[in-house]
Amino acid sequence: MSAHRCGTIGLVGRPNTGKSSLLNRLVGQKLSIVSRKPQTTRHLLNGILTLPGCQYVFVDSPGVPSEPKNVLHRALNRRATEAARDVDVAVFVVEATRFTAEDRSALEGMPEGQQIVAAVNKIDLVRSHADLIPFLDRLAKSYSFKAVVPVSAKTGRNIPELLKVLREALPEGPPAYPEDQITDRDERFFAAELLREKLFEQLGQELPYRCEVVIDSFKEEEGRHGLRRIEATILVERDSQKAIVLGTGGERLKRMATAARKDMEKLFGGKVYLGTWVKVRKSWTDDARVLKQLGYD
Ligand SMILES: Nc1nc2c(ncn2[C@@H]2O[C@H](COP(=O)(O)OP(=O)(O)OP(=O)(O)O)[C@@H](O)[C@H]2O)c(=O)[nH]1
Ligand SMILES: [Mg+2]
Repeated sequence: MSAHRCGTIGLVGRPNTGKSSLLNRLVGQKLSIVSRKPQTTRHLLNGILTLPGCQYVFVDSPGVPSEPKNVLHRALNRRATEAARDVDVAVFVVEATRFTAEDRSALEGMPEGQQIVAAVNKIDLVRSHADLIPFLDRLAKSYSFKAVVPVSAKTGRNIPELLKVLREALPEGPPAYPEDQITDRDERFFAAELLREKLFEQLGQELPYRCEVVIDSFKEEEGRHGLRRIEATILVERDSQKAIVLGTGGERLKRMATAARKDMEKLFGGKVYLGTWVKVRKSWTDDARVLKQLGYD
């Protein structure tokens, strides 16, 4: 029998290629928030998959914006660099048949000497093999990838092949986490993220990038079927943005909070009370001091 393997795998690439969707598919549970808008992910998040003989610790990372426009972008870029560098193997996620200048710059930013597997995602959108094969060939020639694996995070196509390739790239070693643990993050983290996901889903094109969610308090009550009482604040940069997040009579905020609460109840397996506020924190995306308080180093 071959030796047990365990290691970390960073999912990296330009925004919107499906890194978070892929992490969720690989782990078999929705941990990382996903949206149609680029730059959804802001935090490093571990998703752990334990199979017989191998424990995979996947690290989701923010998509790298090629031209950082504010202090937040620079902090996100640093996190993406970390996810590519401080891992045993990096998975460079690209969209099938689409290799842009942003993909190139993300690839060029990869640390030297790192083993990289290319995951060509969204193959469910490709109409014919005739379109996919030349793309795979060109990609394989453009860099010394350990492997190039076409996959679909949406349908699960070829996920076992990707796992097989990654297993071979991981070092030998015992499991780092108990076998039933699926993430390194706590419920407080997921509460903030699920609410942030609704902001990305339900607000216009620009506003989600001006919003951050802070959990002010998270209490699990005893004796009442484990009701979790969560108080959250949505930070925005201007009064006009606050008005939009609230909507007429607070209607929009209520809708987003309800959707977030339902997702939390599903993930936590119990009832949730969610209180939400909106506060203005001027230009927080460009204020190093505030960003530090929010946990962006
Ligand atoms: N059709 C299809 N859509 C996908 C697939 N994977 C992801 N998507 C969609 O692509 C969009 C972006 O997915 P995310 O997982 O948020 O992408 P990401 O790379 O994490 O994006 P950032 O966090 O912004 O860098 C979402 O609308 C997903 O539903 C796939 O395999 N097939
Ligand atoms: Mg993401």
